[in-house]
Amino acid sequence: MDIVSVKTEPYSDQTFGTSGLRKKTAVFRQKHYLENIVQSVFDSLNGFEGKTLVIGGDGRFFNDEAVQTLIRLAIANQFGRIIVGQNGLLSTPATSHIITKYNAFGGFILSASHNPGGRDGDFGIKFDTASGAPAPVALTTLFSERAKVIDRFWTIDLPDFDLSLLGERAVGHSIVQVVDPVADYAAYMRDIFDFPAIKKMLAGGFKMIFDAMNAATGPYARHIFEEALGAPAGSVIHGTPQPDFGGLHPDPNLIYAKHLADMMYADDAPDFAAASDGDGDRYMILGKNFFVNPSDSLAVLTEHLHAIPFYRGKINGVARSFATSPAVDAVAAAHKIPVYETPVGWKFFGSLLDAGKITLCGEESFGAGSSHLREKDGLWAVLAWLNIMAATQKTPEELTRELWRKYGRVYALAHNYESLNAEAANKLMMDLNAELDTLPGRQIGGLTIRQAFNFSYADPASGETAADQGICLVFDGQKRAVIRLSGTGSVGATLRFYFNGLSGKRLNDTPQAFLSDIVAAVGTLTRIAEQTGRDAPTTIT
Ligand code: VG1
Ligand code: CO
Repeated sequence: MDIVSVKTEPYSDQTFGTSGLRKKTAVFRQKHYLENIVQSVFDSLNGFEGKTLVIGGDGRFFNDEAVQTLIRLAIANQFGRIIVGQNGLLSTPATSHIITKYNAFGGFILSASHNPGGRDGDFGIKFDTASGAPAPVALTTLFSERAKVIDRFWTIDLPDFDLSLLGERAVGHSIVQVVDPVADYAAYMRDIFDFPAIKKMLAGGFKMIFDAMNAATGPYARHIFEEALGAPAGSVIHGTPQPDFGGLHPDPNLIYAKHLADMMYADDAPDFAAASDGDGDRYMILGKNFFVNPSDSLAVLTEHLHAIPFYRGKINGVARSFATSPAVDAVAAAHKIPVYETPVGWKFFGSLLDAGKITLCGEESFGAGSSHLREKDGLWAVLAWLNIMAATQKTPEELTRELWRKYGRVYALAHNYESLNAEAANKLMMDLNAELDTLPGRQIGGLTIRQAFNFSYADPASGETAADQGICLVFDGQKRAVIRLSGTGSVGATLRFYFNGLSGKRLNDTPQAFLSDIVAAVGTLTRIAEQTGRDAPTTIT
């Protein structure tokens, strides 16, 4: 086996965003595009020779080819062991778990997460460090900087590896080990949750449905829900990962998983439904005729986490992104644990978890996770709900309404304007930033702005800082808006407007009705329609 050094030219657009490098698949398929970024990651890191690297992906189009490329570069760069999921598949949380379980140096996840896949869809790559957490900003900045000047990468001259067979194969000084993607993760879930209690609930006629959206979690969900917990065959739908996700947009929300919501709002709805995204780190929870908003879900999980054996007596604190509604704050106060408010993106939770400051964390974008691993974890969140339901004998609606009665209801909505002209989106943010100082005290459509600031963060554990994360507008009457540019899109710019408001009394409004005044006020203030040429958001979640 020969190690070869290949000359290459840098690309100017290899910048890591909220969650890795994400582009159109066609961009990733350009000559040496993937090699450049992978070698840039290696060039930015030290001391991995002889160590273990984990590689997996969510099975989207180009996954097969990309995994082979990564294995070749890892061998040429002197990794001692390369652990790959069978057929190149690993969900994001399973990758994170395998990294820590096998003391790996780190791992790559090939995924554009909840973005559509296929030849004309999106592709992406993320790097997790030895703790199993997404690489922090300090590292991703190095990766992007290196990619701007890279002029060679190392690879080997060998044909494709057969990734269908489990087991090890020696290649030069390295070992390529193909592992069952599901086994370790499923065993870990058994350690965390009260499987007998969930099993008993399912055996007692409780009906659930899990929609894997033809993406990464299918094999995990079949194993956990149908085989280990005894849910009837067919409880997992869209359970086979497909390169184009069978035409589904693997983003578990009421828009892209409308088929699931329709089932749950029908007369013969099962008791519980859940879904996950492309790489298995997002989740959605539905009860009969009931949708659980992810910010409320984090609050319910915090309220009842002690019902789950793994966490009993060990709940230190909770974190949420600043775009996530503060529903969890009142729960945390009642439980006498701190709440940390972070920028958007999972990479900010890692150091808080490592420092033992928090046990639980979540985002409004259908993400939740805990101290059990350092990525967000969709199936974990679903199992947490099942465990809590089994322990309390309550439905998702009962658990959520109980929370609202006790702490008040925080209505939450996100308006997403996708694929905007990047200049127009940047201008909107710049105009607003320029105006910030003049906003407190200003009245718009009957609402008064109390505070206006650009969110910046100093990590209480690592000291790392992050400025310019988005604009926060706090209105009188416990209403709040956050406006920020997305860092996961692949075309133009995406603006996200998050709205939330607390009511102790009005528990039965729709978020649209309760928040209509602040939506209108922010629309007027930002002149969104005029500035972007759009009269409505692309999606409302
Ligand atoms: C979005 C969400 C954010 C999430 C990120 C990755 O980022 O808002 O909460 O962490 O996606 O999720 P942005 O920058 O587009 O708003 V996923 O499932 O990629 O791993
Ligand atoms: Co994801």
